Amino acid sequence: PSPDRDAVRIIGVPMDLGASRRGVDMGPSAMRLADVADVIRRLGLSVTDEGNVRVPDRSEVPSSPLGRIGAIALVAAELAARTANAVRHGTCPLVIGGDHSLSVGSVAGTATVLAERGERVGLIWFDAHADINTPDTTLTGNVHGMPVAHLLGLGDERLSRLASVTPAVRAEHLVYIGLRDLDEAEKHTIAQLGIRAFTMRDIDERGMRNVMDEAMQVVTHGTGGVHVSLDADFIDPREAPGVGTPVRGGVSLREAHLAMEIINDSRVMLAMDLVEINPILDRANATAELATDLVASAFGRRIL
Ligand code: NNH
Ligand code: MN
Ligand code: MN
Ligand code: MN
Repeated sequence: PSPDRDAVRIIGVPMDLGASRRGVDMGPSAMRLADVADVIRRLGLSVTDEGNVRVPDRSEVPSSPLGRIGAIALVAAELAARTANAVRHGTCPLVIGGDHSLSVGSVAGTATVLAERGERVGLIWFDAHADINTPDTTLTGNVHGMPVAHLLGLGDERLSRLASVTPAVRAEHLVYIGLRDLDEAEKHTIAQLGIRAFTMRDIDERGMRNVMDEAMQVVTHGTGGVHVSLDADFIDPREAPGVGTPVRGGVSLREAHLAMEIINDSRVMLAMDLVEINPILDRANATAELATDLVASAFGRRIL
């Protein structure tokens, strides 16, 4: 597959309903302050900023984390439609969050368009966390710890049936990269479903180049294109402190760039999420600026 991504549509999702800590709802503003649209435009791509998906205020929704599933599902449905629309028109949506629960919508949108073409979506999940809890296994209740489970068809039907196909993603078309903080139930689910997971140990032992080569094979085999979902906590908090849930021992700036450069080389990316940026915990706007640089690499920035 060779999607022509000469046009990018930015979609903001200022949502923190899936997290317990406040602040990632300001992620889209931080990315716009970092000038993400112009940075991509300077690469020669045409960029439209579609503004934000409407997200209800916390005061309008139930206060328990699981009680917010209904509201999150409505936001995700709107995001799925907007993501699908962008992909259908041959443009690449860049979804800026917002907490990671939004990806049940964005990935559902990409999956829906590929299903119209008789194809399946490949998914790369860059994250310290596996986000594969369900409402039954979660220890926190936080829905941002559950999007992968729902994309695989598990969990609550309001979140697992947003695509025109169920599951939106098949386990064999998913890879994790950067894992280092898993719950016991999540380890069990990953093993049971046989999901290809590259932990920090794999990156340390084999190097990012080898990990990415194998990951790209998994997500392109039998798929019509790839959705890249990047949780900013993938990167080490020394370099990216402004994230919802910092976990020590993440990838370096250079490793993250190499991963994005390899994705660009492959020409298979149909859509990208950049999530979990929390300006409240940041040093100035360093994390959004770093994330903007990574996006530029994913969209083709070259050193030489
Ligand atoms: N596994 C934890 C949970 O279920 C942490 C999820 N937090 C994240 N995920 N930031 O990326 O709540
Ligand atoms: Mn995540
Ligand atoms: Mn995470
Ligand atoms: Mn194809």
